[in-house]
Amino acid sequence: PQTLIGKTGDGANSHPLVQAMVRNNIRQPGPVLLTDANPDQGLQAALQLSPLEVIAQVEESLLRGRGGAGFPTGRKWRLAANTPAEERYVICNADEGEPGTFKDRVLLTEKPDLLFAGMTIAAYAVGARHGILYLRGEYRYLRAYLEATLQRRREQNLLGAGILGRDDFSFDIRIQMGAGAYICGEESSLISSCEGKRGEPKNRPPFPVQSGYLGHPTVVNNVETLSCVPRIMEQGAPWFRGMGTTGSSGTKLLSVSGDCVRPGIYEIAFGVTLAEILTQAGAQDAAAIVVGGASGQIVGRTEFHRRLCFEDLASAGAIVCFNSSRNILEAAAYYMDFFIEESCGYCTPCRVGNVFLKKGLEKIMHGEGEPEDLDYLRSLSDTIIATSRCGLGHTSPNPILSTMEYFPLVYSAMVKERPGGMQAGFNIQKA
Ligand code: L3W
Ligand code: SF4
Repeated sequence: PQTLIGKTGDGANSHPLVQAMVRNNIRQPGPVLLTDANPDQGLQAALQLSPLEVIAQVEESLLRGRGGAGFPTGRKWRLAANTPAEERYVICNADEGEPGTFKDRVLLTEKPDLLFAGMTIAAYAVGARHGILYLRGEYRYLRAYLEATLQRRREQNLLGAGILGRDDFSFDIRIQMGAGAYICGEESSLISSCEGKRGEPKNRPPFPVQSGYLGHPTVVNNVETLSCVPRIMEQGAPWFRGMGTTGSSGTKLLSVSGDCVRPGIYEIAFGVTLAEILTQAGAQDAAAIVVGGASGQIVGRTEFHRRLCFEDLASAGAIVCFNSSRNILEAAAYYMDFFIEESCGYCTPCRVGNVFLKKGLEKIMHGEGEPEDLDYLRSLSDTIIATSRCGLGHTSPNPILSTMEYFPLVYSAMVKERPGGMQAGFNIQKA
């Protein structure tokens, strides 16, 4: 772990289970998620409205999914509510596995009531009686704490039968443990895993809102997405829309790590530039930044003016800083190893193609690359993206494609000059 010198929130950390194992490093609280607001005021406000009015509020807020893809949350809820069914389900995706992300862990430990209130509002809106928190296997140490929080909420009549005196609204949440597979963060694998099946992605459509858990319409939202909802209900959609940019309303939690003085969690309004984040994090020497984790982009200094939002650099929330002493090709190779390890193996382009990409990269790293190898890496990447079944294969070439785009001199020098391999110390600075 990093040296923990930041502000540690007082929520979950007062629980001995969590205290023993997790210290959160909140550097910048914000107005939506990391506040002292009472999340159940949002739940009370929602229950004053009809379910369709709640959906309309969420639509009006322009809230978009925080798990990476940015799908409009209100539209997802409306699709689920409009699918005729006896049962509907709400699932929270807490399978935070993108390398460099730890912001959902902070919400789970500091603000679990905010999340559970958000799930309860989602259930009210779409007409669900059952919810599932799908918790990353590596976060199993949080389970007892979260179960205790759920039990307290049942005793407070915030979960269970007749929530807050509403005889027509019952909802409860169970925790489903993951087992450490990154692919179970993909929603169709996650649903299969909840059903006790192997966590393998399925073709969509049908989307989960049409046919999800056990064939019922299911809303799957990320921890951070659901945690925004009570605050929208309490403060109103215009308040939420007043933060961020036109296409990206509200705030975003960033997990900042790597070569910086102040790693930790930052709640920022969408639209701030990478340069502003780097200044706040004390990473002025940064030469490359991974935005969005392994499936995101590795960008260089020429891009530090860019804004963090869906219209520009979208991110699930990981910002990993590399200073100029780092070898950017080694970073790309590390992320390729991650994808090779985590591929479920169902489709050949992903199972085999990523191994070939890594071999091609290694050839270049060892000073044995030829100019045609760069074309080969590009065309193999295009094939993997076009023919893979799920998000993992659609994004796994990104470490190579983005470093080729933003650090072309590193590649061309390695290929043309053949300096005798990486041992020659070819780094970002020299590029
Ligand atoms: C109804 C339509 N629903 C799309 C829904 C869909 C999903 C959401 C986004 O993730 C990134 C990638 C991965 N009718 C719909 C519809 N939806 N069209 O909207 O869907 P999509 O396909 O744009 O993206 P995706 O494949 O779900 C793409 C990463 O997300 N990923 C996510 C992991 C998230 C976690 C987490 O939250 N803890 O682990 C996994 O693959 O890397 O970058 O809900 O159903 N016409
Ligand atoms: Fe599995 Fe990769 Fe195919 Fe996704 S793209 S289904 S992870 S083999």
